[in-house]
Amino acid sequence: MEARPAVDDAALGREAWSVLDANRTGSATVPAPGLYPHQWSWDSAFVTIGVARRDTRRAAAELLSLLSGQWRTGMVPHIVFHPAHAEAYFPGPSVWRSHDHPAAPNDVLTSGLTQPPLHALALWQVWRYAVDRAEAAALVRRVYPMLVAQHDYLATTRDLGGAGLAAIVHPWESGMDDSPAWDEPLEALPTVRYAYRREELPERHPDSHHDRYVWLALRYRDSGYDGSYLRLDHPFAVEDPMFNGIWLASCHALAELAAAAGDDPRQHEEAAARIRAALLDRLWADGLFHARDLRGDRLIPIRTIGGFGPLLDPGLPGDRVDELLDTLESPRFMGAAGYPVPSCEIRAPQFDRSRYWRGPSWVNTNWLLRRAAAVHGRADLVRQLGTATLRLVRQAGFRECFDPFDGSGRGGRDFSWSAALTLDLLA
Ligand code: 2M8
Repeated sequence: MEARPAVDDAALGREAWSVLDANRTGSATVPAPGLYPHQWSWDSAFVTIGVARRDTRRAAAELLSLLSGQWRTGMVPHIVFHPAHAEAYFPGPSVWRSHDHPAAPNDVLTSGLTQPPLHALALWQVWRYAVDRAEAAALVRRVYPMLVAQHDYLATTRDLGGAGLAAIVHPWESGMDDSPAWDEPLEALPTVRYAYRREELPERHPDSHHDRYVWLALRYRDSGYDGSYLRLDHPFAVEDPMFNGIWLASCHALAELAAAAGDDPRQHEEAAARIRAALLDRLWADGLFHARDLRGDRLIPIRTIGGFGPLLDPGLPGDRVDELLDTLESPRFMGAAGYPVPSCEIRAPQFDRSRYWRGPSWVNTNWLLRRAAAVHGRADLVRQLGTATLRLVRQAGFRECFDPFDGSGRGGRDFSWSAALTLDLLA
């Protein structure tokens, strides 16, 4: 594996800041230079979390820039496009056509899908660490209503199963595009060969499903991004435990922020309780949460890192917490990998140590699991995950993801969430 000169904490922190500075375009940070030249939704939430302790204004600007793309439905889009190089990423604005949609913002180009709703947790992190309390309170009053609208959208338009969980309608919405969890629902779709130019696809998609990704996005676009189309006709609808676990954690965050926004926290506490009950009732099996395919009406058997999402909930019953942590520390996940935590169960036939969300370890999911360990008082696991994650970036740099056996870097370089969350881990 590539060797880097040894770096101490202070030097690592400086390197992380310079990556974030280089990836900043105006008030937004792009995930990685060249590869992802726009603002992505949960990437920006991770960047906000990472810079919140040291620069409240920058953290606030990051979040507000993303929310400038929020639709009037409450939907926060998964990409806010940078107009200067609009078509540098496929699919770009000419595919999504947000400017033709009455609910999209007039002056900002966006995609038509969403991503895990981590933003309330990110706002909470800004609120928690801001030194200037008046400034923080003003920010909360401004952003809180936008996040309430985002949560309302998920609870209504996206409750496609009618049981209190939000459904993703595209693998891109999970943030874990090619996770083997989506193989079955994708294979149930017709075989398509869509007529985009092959050279528009980045190298990282040696992926037989990519035509179906584009096809699904176009179907939804051609419905006019219509909520009743999603409910009745859209062929991909999945209840994902990571998406819903993050939503639940964000409900707790909104409950804690409500007083500062002059609102009642109870609505958010009730929402958290509803999501928890639905997760336990619908997605739990064999020591882990699983995604539920609403179109095939079945739980998806593969165990992936997404199954630990609900651990972010401080209210999860103790027996479930213990079982989840046993699974996490078993040879299926942390127990066999030198560099935790692989994105897919190591023993699964679909596991691939070098392929994106089908095996590699990621800084953002390690950070989420470390937070979950902290929420449940597991100081040893907090230390272990923090140390292992810092070892990855110290050795291989701020890569997009890492081989879980030898720690070598995979995917893009100078990746923003790897740098930003390193800052948080070093704090
Ligand atoms: C990856 O997803 C994009 C599509 O949204 C892609 O593959 O082109 C995922 O890792 C996702 O989680 C991330 O937000 C995005 C930008 O970093 O890249």
